[in-house]
Amino acid sequence: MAAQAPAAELAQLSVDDASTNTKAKPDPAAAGNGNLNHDSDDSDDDAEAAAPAAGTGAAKKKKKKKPKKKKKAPTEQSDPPRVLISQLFPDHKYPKGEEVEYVNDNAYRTTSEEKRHLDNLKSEFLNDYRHGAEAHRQARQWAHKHVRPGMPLTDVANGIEDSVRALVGHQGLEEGDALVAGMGFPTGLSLNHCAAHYTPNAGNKMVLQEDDVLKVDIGVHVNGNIVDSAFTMAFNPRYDPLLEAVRAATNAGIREAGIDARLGEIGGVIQEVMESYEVEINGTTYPVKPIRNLNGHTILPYNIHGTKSVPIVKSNNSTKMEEGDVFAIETFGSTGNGYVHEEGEVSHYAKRADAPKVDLRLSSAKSLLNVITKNFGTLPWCRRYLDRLGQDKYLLGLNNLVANGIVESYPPLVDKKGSYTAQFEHTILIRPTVKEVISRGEDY
Ligand code: HZT
Ligand code: MN
Ligand code: MN
Repeated sequence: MAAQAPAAELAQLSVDDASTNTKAKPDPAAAGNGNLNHDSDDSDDDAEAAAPAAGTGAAKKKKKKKPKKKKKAPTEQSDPPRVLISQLFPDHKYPKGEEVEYVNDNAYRTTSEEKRHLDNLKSEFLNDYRHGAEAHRQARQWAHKHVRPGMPLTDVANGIEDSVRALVGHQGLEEGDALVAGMGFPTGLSLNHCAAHYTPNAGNKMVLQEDDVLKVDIGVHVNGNIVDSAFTMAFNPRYDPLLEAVRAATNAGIREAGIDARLGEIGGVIQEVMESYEVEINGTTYPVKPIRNLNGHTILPYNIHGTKSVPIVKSNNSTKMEEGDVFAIETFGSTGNGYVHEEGEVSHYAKRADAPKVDLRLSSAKSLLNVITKNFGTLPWCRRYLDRLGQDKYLLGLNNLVANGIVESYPPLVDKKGSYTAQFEHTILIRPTVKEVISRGEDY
């Protein structure tokens, strides 16, 4: 952080006051007690600060007058994570992601008074983004610790989604609640040759296997500000070079990102890094190929895809990144064709932001559209989210909304059968002063 005038320091709002994330721990001085949420029946453990003063002994004996012991607010996270992020950070200033200074022609931005002022104007947006990112880190920490071969995919999905909703404090079961904060999109749990957009529908009996490669893609939103970040889990170390190729390619894309960076050139760097790896599986060596028809993308409020795409192979796209853009930088590597097609039962959907106003003839479509609009707006959702709202027999109505161009379906995206695909993804904010890798954690 560069030196600045004291007056300017005072003018800084929460933008500069947030603690920096890498350990993702709340300030221990903030609430001053150490009560675990999961181990406590709230029995009399430590000395009571609110004990009555000497001389009130008689009153103390009366149950009525005994000062009621207040339930202490937990200051550390439970396992599974159920303590509100807002409780863990009582000043409601959430930890920063990784801040990276701009270089070359944009190096001046970090200290520019004008650019710092623009940052301050957006401090509420920034704090919401950091809030969602901290929920993302804590939910995925549960996944790292508990997701193992033998676990049903449905349990993985519920474990992650129950965590996200508890952490941001919105269960999404009352009308409009899911629009305040919660899942930004369905949790992607795509296996092996499936690269993206798979999540279990009701009744799915799939169980995670020892040799599976699982992409975990989690979306968390706070007030429509969507954190989109994904990682890959494998339990057989033979996939390590595949995962490292994609992790390195995503980090290269993040490094290249910045104001005025050209999207097609970023793709070229991602491709070079990815293609410098190979992986041996069962005695065959595979080059790691970028999946050339998958892209990163901008993110808008309540809209997971904006107008810009970030290729993961070299392209002549000369569009530039700009101040204020939010990007999901995601790369996919494959031992297969490096090309995906749509295949399999659909789970992911979203109401189109530009949905036409159609006079629906089918009453089930009409009523389902009301449910979708009230609960998800234009945020993506999956069939399980309709199930948990108590909806049933909605498939005819749903398919009708898709046929009318009101709802868009996002089928699973798969490479060649028998191939393996990996993904890493971060959300980055192209702030006026610095780029912030909002979803960065100690894990990836
Ligand atoms: C669509 C539906 C969802 C956006 C990328 C993505 C997961 O492939 C422009 C570029 C969630 C996200 C999306 F439910 N897609 N990121 N994380 N999927 S995309 C896309 O449709 S649009 C990439
Ligand atoms: Mn994603
Ligand atoms: Mn994405």
